[in-house]
Amino acid sequence: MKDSEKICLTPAQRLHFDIYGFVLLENVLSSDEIERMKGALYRMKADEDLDAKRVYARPGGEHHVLFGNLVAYDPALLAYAAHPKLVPLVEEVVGGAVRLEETEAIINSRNPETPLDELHKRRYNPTGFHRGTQHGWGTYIEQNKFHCIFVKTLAYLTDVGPDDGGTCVIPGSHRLTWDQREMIEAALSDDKLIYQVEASAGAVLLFAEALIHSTTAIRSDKERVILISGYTPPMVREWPGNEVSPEFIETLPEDIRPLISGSDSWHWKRRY
Ligand SMILES: O=C(O)CCC(=O)C(=O)O
Repeated sequence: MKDSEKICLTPAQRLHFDIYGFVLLENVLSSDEIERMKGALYRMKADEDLDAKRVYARPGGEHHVLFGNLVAYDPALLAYAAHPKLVPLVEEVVGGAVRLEETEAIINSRNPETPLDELHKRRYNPTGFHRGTQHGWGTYIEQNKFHCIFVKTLAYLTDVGPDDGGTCVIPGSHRLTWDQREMIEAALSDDKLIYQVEASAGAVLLFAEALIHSTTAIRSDKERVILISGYTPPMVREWPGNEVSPEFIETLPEDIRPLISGSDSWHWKRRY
């Protein structure tokens, strides 16, 4: 592929990612892809034999379920993890070739036990700020650009308006070595420090795992469906529980096998 044909972030998207730790990519998934991915996730929700398929499920009450280790469950979910419009962008911000580190999905709606007026007291209602790596050991600067060795793509499969539980983030936290708790407490004391994503179905949030982020409590009657893939350089291990079976890896086309298996391991060359 010629350099001019390479899929990459626009300068504006790259600057947004560097300054804030995330960028929202609009119109990535077609309506057909969205329907197939959502269809697979609703089938998963109704499936009573997920253990046999190595999928884990973590219910958080009637209104919230998180699924993980999804790629072998349905071709639409594998297609998301290996999406040709997204993997090159992830490689750009990681800095070289990547492997799939985890796949997760969340189907959630409003928690009926939380009174709506409680949720309207605050502008944003993050349910648990966290991050998966931190600035200093999980990030580096190369040729003046910010890179993170743990990056996620989070696809919105439903529209998320201001009351529909768009992800909350603390913009800029990806570059801070502050104690995480201190940063979260400070941000919660002044909601100008928090940003909540609003997006149309098919948009994808590309973010560094050094960025503090959270699921957000839903205030509307809409159900939200999201699909997430995490990536690292290939010598890093998958998140526990996200081990893809060797038998499934054998069935994969050669061009995506290293991405899903991490087989490239230490043959890593920084490319960006
Ligand atoms: O539910 C969300 O919007 C955020 C998901 C999340 O926190 C994560 O992927 O680590």
